Amino acid sequence: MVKIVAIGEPMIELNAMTVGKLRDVTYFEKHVAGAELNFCIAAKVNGVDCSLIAKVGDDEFGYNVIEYARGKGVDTSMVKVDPKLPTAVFFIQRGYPVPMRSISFYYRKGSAGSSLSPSDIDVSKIREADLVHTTGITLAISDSAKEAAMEGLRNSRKSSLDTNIRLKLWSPEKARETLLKVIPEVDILVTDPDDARIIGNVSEPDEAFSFFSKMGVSTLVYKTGIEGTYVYHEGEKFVQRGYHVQVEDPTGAGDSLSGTFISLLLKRKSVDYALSHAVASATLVVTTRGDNEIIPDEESAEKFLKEFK
Ligand code: CKP
Ligand code: MG
Repeated sequence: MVKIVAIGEPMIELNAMTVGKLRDVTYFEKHVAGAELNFCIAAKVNGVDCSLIAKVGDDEFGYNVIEYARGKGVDTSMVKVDPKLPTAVFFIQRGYPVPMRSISFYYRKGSAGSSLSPSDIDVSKIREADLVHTTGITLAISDSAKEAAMEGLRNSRKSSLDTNIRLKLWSPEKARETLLKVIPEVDILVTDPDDARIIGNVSEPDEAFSFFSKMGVSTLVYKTGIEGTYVYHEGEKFVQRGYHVQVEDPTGAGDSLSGTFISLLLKRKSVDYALSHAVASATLVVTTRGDNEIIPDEESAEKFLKEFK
C-alpha cells in the first residue's frame, strides 16, 4: 500500500460569506484547512494513505481538526495535542481588492502547530513511507518547525515540497535563503512563477526547470494558472491547460493539485492522467469556499474531464 507522510500545521479557516473588506463581513463559514492537511486529503480521496505529523491545541478547534482529518480518512496518530498553546486560525477575505482573488489573515503566531519540532518526528515512520511531503509554510512558521520538516525530508525515501511562499510569514530574502538550502533534499518540487522568481529569479517554465533540476530536483510541477500546469518528469515535458470557471475562493487549489498529482504518480498512473486529474481537482476547489471538501475522486475527475470543456 502506497503511503505518504505530510508535515505541517493544520488550521481552522474562517471564510467570509460575502465579498469585500473583512471589516464589513458579518458572517464567516468555518472550514478545516492547512496546506499539508489539504494535501493529505487529496491523497486519500485518490486512494493513497496519508499520515499527518502536526500539533494542535487542547481546545475545541484542535479537536475539530483531529475529528475532521480522521473523518476524511487521514491518519492522525502522529498529531499531538499541546496542553498550553492554541490551534491556529485564519480568516479569508474574498474578492477585494482583486475580484476572484482571496487574501488570508493569520492568527497563528505562538500556535501549537508552529511549536512542532524534530522531537515530534518519528523517524521510523518517515523511513517506512513512500513519500514525505511538506511546504514552504512549515519552513516559515518557526525555526523548530523548519527543523522538523528538514528531519523528515532528510530521512525520507522520496520527498516532495510545495514552495508555497507566504510573504506574511517571512521576507523574500529569508524565503530564498531557506529554500535554496532545502530544495536539494527534494525529489518532486511544486512551485509557480511568483515563487520561482523569488528563489532563482526565473519565471519561464523551461528556465525554471533548468534552474531547479541543477539543484537536484527530478520532477517539477510548475503551475502558471489558467495558462496551464507544466510537469517535467524523466526527460519529458507535459502540459495541461486550465479551465475557466466562476471563482468563489482559490485558497487550497494548489494543495489539491499537488496532492492529486503526486498520489496518482505514486499509484503509477501516467503523468498525463495524474496531471489532468490534478488540474480537474484544483479547478473544482476554486469554485467553492473551503479548501478540500470538493476534491474529486478518480471517477469524478474523469467525468469532469469528459464533460467540462
Ligand atoms: O496554496 P494553497 O492555496 O493551496 O494553500 C492554502 C493553505 O496552509 C490554506 O489552507 C492555509 O491555511 C495555508 O495554505 C497557509 O498557511 O497559508
Ligand atoms: Mg499553494
